Amino acid sequence: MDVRRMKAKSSVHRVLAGISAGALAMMLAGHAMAEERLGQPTPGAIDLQPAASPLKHDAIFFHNAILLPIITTITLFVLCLLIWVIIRYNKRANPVPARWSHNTAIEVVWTVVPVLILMVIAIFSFKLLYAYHDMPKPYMTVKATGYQWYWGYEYPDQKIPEITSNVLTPEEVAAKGLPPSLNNLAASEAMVVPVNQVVRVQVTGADVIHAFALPAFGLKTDAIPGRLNETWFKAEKVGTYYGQCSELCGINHAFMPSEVDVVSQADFDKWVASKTAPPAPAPAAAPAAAAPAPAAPAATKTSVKTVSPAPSVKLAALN
Ligand SMILES: [Cu+2]
Repeated sequence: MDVRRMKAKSSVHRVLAGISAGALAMMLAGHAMAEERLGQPTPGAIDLQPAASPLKHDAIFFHNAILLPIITTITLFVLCLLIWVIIRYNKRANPVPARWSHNTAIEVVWTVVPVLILMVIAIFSFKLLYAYHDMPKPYMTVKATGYQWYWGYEYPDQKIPEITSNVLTPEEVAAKGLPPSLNNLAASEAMVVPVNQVVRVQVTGADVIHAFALPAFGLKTDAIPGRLNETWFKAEKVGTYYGQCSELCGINHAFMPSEVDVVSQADFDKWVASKTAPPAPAPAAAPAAAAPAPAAPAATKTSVKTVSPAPSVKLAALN
């Protein structure tokens, strides 16, 4: 009997040891995974994406150090109150209920305490909001324009005209050797920026409202036609970061990711050179063809203009 009990006990120990070792291994693996996958969602994760820009550090502090303790405390306090009332004041424990109503002291407390809590939240919230608008001197500007359904990135400082960034198909993702988790996140062209430099992002929409969002940088800015919104980031680590359009913008809303490649300054300069250099041979062959080309848009412009006078001419002829 004793031997059997001891055997059972040791097998229980073995199972527990196995579970704890497995849990530890899973935690370590999860941590390693989170490190590798900086800038993209991680399957099964519940926390915010790791910060890779100053604003995201501030946002994580606001969430984890201010909001979460307040929410947890209030929830536990209300839960304790409910349990206390259920146990102490149920029909069996308290057959004759009290008949009084109103208690000035309690009413003052439950008005003043929430006001104080909201004031604490407001102080930190406004501090964060101010940080978003208090952009340090930018090193460069990228204009991100949302289209149905892709992003365009223009580099006015580097004189790089708009680059079109389309979503990659699952086949293209596989062909590039990227994991399937990057389906609908990887793009044909990334917004390339240098590490440790303040990048001003000017965001607008060309057709409907989109939103430029990058969780690792703590960014989410609406792309509104006819308006230029502005935000900024300063990427702290070389790597690739992913975001998705965050404003319902039509049938392919889920297929317009924003991919940001953060590279070293030297790599960025090389990339800029690669984007600005190529057009050199083209003008040699073009001049003869170039002359009639501008005439075409001009003709369409004048034809658009002449459309309106035309009816009046017709009217005059009728008169
Ligand atoms: Cu969109």
